[in-house]
Amino acid sequence: MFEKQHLTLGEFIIANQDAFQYTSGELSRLLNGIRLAAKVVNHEVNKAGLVDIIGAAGDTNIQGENQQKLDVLANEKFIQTLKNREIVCGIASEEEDDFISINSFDENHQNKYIVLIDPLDGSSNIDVNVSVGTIFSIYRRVTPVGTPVTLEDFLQPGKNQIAAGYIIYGTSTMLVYTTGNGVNGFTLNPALGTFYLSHPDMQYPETGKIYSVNEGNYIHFPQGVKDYIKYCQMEEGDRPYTSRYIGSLVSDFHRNMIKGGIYMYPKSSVAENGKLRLLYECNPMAFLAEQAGGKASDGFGPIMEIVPQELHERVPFFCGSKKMVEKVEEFIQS
Ligand code: AHM
Ligand code: MG
Repeated sequence: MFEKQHLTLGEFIIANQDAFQYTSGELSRLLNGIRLAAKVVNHEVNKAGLVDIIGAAGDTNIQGENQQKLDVLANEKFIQTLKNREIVCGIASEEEDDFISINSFDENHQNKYIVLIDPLDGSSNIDVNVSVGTIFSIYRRVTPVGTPVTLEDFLQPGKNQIAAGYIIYGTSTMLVYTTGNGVNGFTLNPALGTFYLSHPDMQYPETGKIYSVNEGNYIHFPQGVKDYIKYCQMEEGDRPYTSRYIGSLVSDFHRNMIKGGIYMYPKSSVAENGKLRLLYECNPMAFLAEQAGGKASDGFGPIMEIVPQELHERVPFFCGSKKMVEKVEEFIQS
């Protein structure tokens, strides 16, 4: 077996292939495709600060190429990488109106996985050098292989996920993922272009002292959420808690998973289902949270039980340390 601190993501994927119930190597190839796309996008995101030198989005650069917005570029890179390697039969992206079918009409293609992706979440933070992330989620198709993928393949409840994860382009770049056997985090060594296992078996502390919510929307929140926020601020026991909100879901989630905390994007009087997308943002984060001993809820029940009705559906989202999520549910339901 490998020394833990020297284990690379590529080695880890192979070493864990056998532990995976449905092993055929296909999921491993898919995860390796995501690993590759992550490195490409990381390279682009890291260059974002050079905008005055190489030109802003919409400009034409020195080679006469049009500079693309990074979220559009990230979308293209992920789709291209997965398409080229013929490892999935369908992709849905937060950046695309409809799902994309990949050779699924060809009966020679036996690929059984579909991928849902938010290629660059929190991309409005790029201009100010704040961490952004990619979120991905993998399902097995429900329609037969060798036939065209349909909407039904994408509208599965989160509990059907085979794997999910995120890449955080931060002070260091990390890839964190689960295949249903716990959560592991890998840090990129940029000099070598290699991800190393740095955070084995990540666990959400059972409770925490951080609450993350856009408090500017307070006035629009349901009463239960307002009451919970006041509870967080009350001086009693281990409270008041600390407020930390980056406004970049991957970064807020990552910090809370390591330190203990809760992330909230409630519904409000101006957005009846909040802002976050069930398929591209909430389900993958919920799978990771639960695999790390945390919890994810819409305020009334588990996120991953919700049967999606449409690709870009939004849902109120409460995710983090188990006890904190249970507490906010109590407030919302009373
Ligand atoms: P995006 O998919 O348009 O990037 O929006 C998602 C982001 C999340 O990363 C973040 O948690 C949230 O939007 C912040 O929203 P707000 O600015 O309303 O607080
Ligand atoms: Mg997003």
